[in-house]
Amino acid sequence: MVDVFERAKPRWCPGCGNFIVYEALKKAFYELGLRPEEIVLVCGIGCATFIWSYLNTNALKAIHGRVLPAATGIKLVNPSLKVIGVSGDGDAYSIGCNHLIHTARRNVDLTYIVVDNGVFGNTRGQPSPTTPTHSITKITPRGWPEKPINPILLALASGATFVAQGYVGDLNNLKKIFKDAINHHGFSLINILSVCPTFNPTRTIMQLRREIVYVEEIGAPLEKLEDAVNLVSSIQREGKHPIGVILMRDEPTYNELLGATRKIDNIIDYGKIHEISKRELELILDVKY
Ligand SMILES: Cc1ncc(C[n+]2csc(CCOP(=O)(O)OP(=O)(O)O)c2C)c(N)n1
Ligand code: SF4
Repeated sequence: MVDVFERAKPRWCPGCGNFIVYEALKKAFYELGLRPEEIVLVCGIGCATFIWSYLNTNALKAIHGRVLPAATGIKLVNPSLKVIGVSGDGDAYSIGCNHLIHTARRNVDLTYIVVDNGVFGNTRGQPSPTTPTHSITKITPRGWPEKPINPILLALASGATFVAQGYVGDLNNLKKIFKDAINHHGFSLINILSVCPTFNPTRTIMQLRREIVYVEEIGAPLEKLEDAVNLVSSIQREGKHPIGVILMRDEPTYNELLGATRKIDNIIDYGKIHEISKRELELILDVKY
């Protein structure tokens, strides 16, 4: 039964999008036939990351912004575990943003769930890297001056082999994305458009529902980076959000690449390299050394 994954009754604010993420993830684990001991949740700091304390799996509570290095370490030492990182948009795209780029380009075989409510919820409503420009927040009564980052394009450009976006207005779609991501061989990023009724009350599920486009109805998931970038850009140009699995392709994982490099004979013939470099310089500078 699905309740094998329940540890405690979740306690977020009424109406918080985290409840939907919790339900979808629990159901995804169950429908994939996983057992609690096969999974490890790696969570940062913030409201969304409290999910570890409500789900019955292994868990590591990392420090703020450091979900991905901790998750990478776990996958390297115990490849049989399903490693799942959970962050908010502040945890993932502010203090932890550099780790997203490097974990994506390494293709570490783990699932990264980012609950993007457009605000730092846990510290009471400061703007985050995904807060839209001009937003009125409690610390910016005249409007937020910064441009938001684009997590989907960032993950694509960083070399992620699975990039998806879900939203808390469609639990079944979110569950399906989780299942596809957990089954994916390599790094997967799932950005989830979520709501924080307490500190970002102008963003609602009804509003998100009017702004979404299901990409699977228009040919996704795609394999080629250029095609995925074009698809996302064309939807975002219209002020809409792509929802579903956008890009999925198979490449060697970090564990496989490390195994492969161990087999390479890496004795370097420095004498030969110096000889070639010297000849190249002589040609360019037209002198003899
Ligand atoms: C090193 C460090 N800096 C700052 C904080 C304070 N802090 C705790 S949670 C958080 C951001 C939470 O926002 P987000 O990641 O978007 O998650 P949410 O609470 O909205 O789910 C911050 C800045 C911290 N705990 N540690
Ligand atoms: S502050 Fe916002 S994100 Fe945090 S539990 Fe409350 S509604 Fe959810």
